[in-house]
Amino acid sequence: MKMRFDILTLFPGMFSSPLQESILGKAIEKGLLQIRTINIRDYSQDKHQVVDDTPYGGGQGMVMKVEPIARAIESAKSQNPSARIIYLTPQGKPLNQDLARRLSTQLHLILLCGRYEGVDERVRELFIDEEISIGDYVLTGGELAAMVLIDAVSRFIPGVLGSDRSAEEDSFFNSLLEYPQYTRPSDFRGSCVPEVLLSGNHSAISEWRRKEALRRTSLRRPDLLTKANLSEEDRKLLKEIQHGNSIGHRGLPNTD
Ligand code: 4FV
Repeated sequence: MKMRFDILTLFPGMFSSPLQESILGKAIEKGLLQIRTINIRDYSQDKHQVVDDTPYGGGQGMVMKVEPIARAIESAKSQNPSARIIYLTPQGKPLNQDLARRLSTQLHLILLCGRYEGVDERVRELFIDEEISIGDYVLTGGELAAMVLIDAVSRFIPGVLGSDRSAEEDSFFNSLLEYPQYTRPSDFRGSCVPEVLLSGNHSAISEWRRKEALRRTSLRRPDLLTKANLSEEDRKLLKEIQHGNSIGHRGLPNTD
């Protein structure tokens, strides 16, 4: 299944290298992912190719004009009328793993990147299917948000992550934070890898990892615990954790 992203932007050059490197670059080579940038300025019929103007009612900054965006969207949609149009904006619904997974079921997404104070409201009324935010802060443009969305969504496309990997195992998988990870050397300046991970005892290892994921989540993101579907075993582990919370996974005082 190939997934296609059309990106409407005033700065197509921003997408050249980030999306060509590493996993996403390979996914494009493997034909699992197709990314096309569309320069909104090419759809301005103004002799100076103006794409923004002052806000009606006064106020600071500039607003992106509706006409060039309308023409750019209609051109992108002309090739696939069923494509969903997403506007990246701080006023959108928060992007999270569940939303990324849902978007990955779409074959074709058109991403609109705003600049300046944003787009004329009629763009939203007439064209936008979904508004998404990557976080409660203000960027200079929607381009970086579009890249974050493409990265998070593409990881769900079969074959994008190595053959043995699936995004279903990640952090936030059933909304817990990931457990601590270690690799060689087993002793770094006296800081040793937890014995259980060297034991080869897979059930003990998976219990340790489950407990550490629960510990880290309960300490750093207790809000996620309310959404997690915890088993009886999890609740037992959580009790142990909350009981001995002063003790970290190394038996050392918790720094989390
Ligand atoms: C943003 C975000 C974001 C707002 C004004 C672009 C900027 C400028 N997009 N999640 N946070 N966009 O800050 O998605 O037009």
